Amino acid sequence: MPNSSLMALLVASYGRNYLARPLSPSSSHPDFFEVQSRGKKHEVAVGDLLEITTTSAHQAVIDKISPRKNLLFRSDAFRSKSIAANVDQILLVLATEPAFSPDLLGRAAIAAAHEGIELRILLNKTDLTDKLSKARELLAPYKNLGIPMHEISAKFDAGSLDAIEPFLAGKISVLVGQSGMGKSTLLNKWVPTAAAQTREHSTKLDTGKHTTTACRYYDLPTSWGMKDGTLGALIDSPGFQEFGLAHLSESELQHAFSEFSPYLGHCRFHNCTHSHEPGCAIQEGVKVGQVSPTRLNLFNQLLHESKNATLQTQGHASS
Ligand SMILES: Nc1nc2c(ncn2[C@@H]2O[C@H](COP(=O)(O)OP(=O)(O)O)[C@@H](O)[C@H]2O)c(=O)[nH]1
Ligand SMILES: [Mg+2]
Ligand SMILES: [Zn+2]
Repeated sequence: MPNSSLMALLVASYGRNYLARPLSPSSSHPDFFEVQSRGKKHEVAVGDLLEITTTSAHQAVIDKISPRKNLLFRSDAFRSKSIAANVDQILLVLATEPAFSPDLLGRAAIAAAHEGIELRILLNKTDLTDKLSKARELLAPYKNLGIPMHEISAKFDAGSLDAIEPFLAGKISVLVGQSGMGKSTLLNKWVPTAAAQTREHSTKLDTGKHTTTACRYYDLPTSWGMKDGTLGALIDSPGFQEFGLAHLSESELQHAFSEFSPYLGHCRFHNCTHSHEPGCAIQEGVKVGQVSPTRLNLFNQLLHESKNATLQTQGHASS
């Protein structure tokens, strides 16, 4: 079979193993190609649109990654991990029990704001009512920021999911959250064929036992109909505990905290870090209740990590 070049969508990743699906199905191509990057240069992510060249009946190499609308990833001083590319929306799944990490919530919100991706928070397991008020308390600063939120019970109240469906149709949404929050339960409710698709991916990639560390792309059911010519999809990401944002610069961080914007440029010192300086406009915002202290603490923590990462790459390690 002669090698041919085609466009394909990256639909599954496990470590450095990738599966891509031809954009235009044709009888001369399989449903999926196992794709490899040439050398180590190409960091690809689920949702990437690729130009590939076939090397055998089921394998291909990546020639080019199409320019991305966005790339959701996390990083610390030493490495970065892609979560998904070209997404319209982040669905952050939190639960009443086990209690979610407020730090991870804060970081996901900053990642979304920085990449210009819509964020929607799903508070799951509201059937566990005794933990509900604590969860709502932790979410209050984000409600005040105007981030859309839904209280749901994926397992016990199918009706609680109805209000979310109109916000999924026609969009590429990525499920993000710690493990145990209910991401897989939600995926299986919305995409009843997800389990079957996962099995098919796993057979192709031969990663049966590593399914939890994989990222996967699932088309929404055709019965939901198209919006702007697209069906939309859900991307399932592995649960993670850490959400490093060390790649964001000081200025990028300041702008990702949208509630800081009225205060930026009004501090007494032009290089104010908004932590201890006199005449800090953002500290003033905290005093008058316009900025949540939790958010300012998060900013200071992220700034510290960002500066540390810069020092590390320059070879001046500090902690
Ligand atoms: N009480 C309760 N348990 C749930 C709900 N949704 C999911 N679970 C349970 O929470 C556990 C983790 O769910 P899973 O979907 O695997 O979470 P994931 O790790 O985020 O993919 C499972 O035992 C689910 O049955 C819910 O609405 N209420
Ligand atoms: Mg899961
Ligand atoms: Zn300041």
